[in-house]
Amino acid sequence: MTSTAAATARLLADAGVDRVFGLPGGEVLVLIDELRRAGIDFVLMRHEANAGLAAAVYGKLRGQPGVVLTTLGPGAANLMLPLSNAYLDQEPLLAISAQIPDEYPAEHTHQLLPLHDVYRPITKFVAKITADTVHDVVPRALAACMERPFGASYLTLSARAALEPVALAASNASRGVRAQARDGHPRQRAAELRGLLADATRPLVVIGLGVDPRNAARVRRWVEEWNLPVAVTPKVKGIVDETAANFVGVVGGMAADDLMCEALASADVLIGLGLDPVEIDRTWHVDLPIDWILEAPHVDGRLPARVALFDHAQMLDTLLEQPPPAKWKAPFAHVQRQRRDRLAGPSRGAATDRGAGSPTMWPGDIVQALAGVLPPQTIVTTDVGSHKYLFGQFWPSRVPQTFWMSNGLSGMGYGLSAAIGASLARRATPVLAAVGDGGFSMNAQELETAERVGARFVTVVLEDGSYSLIKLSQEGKKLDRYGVDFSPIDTVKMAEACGVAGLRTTDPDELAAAARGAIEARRNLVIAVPVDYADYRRIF
Ligand SMILES: Cc1ncc(C[n+]2csc(CCOP(=O)(O)OP(=O)(O)O)c2C)c(N)n1
Repeated sequence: MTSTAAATARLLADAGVDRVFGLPGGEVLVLIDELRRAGIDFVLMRHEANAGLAAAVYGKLRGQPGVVLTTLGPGAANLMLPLSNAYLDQEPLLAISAQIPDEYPAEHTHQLLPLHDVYRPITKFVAKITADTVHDVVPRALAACMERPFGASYLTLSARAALEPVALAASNASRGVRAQARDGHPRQRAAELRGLLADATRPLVVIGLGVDPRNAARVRRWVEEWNLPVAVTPKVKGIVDETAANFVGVVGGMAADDLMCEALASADVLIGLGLDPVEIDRTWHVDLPIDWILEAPHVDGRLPARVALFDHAQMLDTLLEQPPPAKWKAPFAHVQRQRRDRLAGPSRGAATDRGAGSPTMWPGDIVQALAGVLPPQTIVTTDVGSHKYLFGQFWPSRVPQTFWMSNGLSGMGYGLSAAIGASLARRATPVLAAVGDGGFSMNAQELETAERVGARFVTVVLEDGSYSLIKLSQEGKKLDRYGVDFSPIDTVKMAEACGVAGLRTTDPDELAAAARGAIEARRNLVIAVPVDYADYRRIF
């Protein structure tokens, strides 16, 4: 007879899961052991939230759900951040935690939390794994994560149920993803869109996270062959080549958002290809007329009024059957020029020293120095803060799925964890994590994890001794400075304490050479770069 834990592990392995990220407790030891027997690696991390974030990126890059495993009570409670992130950022994540056995007396309250009730609103499938349900709920939980919009499932397995024998049953994990409903008439809709574009002088295609990266080649052909001005949201950076002449910028609250909003407002036709408002921190998606091309509902399950769903591949192929309906001559050229100027800034190429302060690097030089030496396929992850706005707008993404940030949730702690997941999923691909010193101090200990489990990446820590994005917001609200500055923790020593080499520089050439050297040598490296938070004012 197989135990319920063994059956769970076998179902995961049969579905192609080869790594489970997590942090153990006594109640999940049997399952971890069964995972090992089923050939699934347990990636031990230093915090459950980081494990969940890493797992989701790992899974999404492999085209399957990432899996995170925690103990009951506190371990399960630490899943709130990654489950929230998976929900709002459309990342496929199966979370499994232990739970107090149902058979325990009602008086037993130690470590007992209403976990299903807590996580149900932000997950797509919640269930208990038992001897009777295991062959049903594990495949269903995996499949739910991969239905668009991607998201999370949550399963609990008590230590007692883990040992219960199950009757052998054929795995039905291969039933996979359920087909999406496609209810529009693509030819009619394509003709409508063509007609709209034929009359437009300033059209703008805005691409969002509802576009499957497998359609990237089609999307690129469409916008390139028709020479359509195109913008993207941060979560799909790289779906088009951001160094191409028709690329207008990144919308949804990154740096230079005033310019992006100007472009959006001045467009006479706005096409929202897979655009999901979860990434937009303003209300232009409601105020401006958008012609949606969606193949799945938005994150919250809703659709704009009178919008039908279309298979993107079919729609793009239909559009491409015809030549461009008009010729547009760079109608957003002035926005594109101003956007470039923001990055160049006043002190390009030189470390700045503002009198009393110590030297800092112009934030734009960090992006330019790194982009100049790292290959286009480099995966970039960011944390949340001013540096995210900087990299989100200005990192020149050229390859699909090479830019990862938390945007729907915008949760700090993402960057380093995402880099671990990305590096394990794509072993041969260079990975760069750009994080603030605030975010870095939330989970720098995962550098030890990276070193131990073979994840390799360069971490650039933008040091400004503050939660700078919040400090800028405080200034904008004309409030006294309070509760936003912290004393420095030595980034280099933190890296070294975790077994990772570190250095500090304000020289863009040294930054570029160090990053390239570490990537080529496949070594982990932390590079601390002092910045002046006030410089962000000129870029934003
Ligand atoms: C978990 C979490 N806590 C708080 C916030 C609010 N928040 C957004 S940006 C930010 C500052 C981040 O500071 P740092 O990591 O140093 O980056 P910087 O803004 O300086 O680039 C804070 C506190 C958040 N988004 N996520």
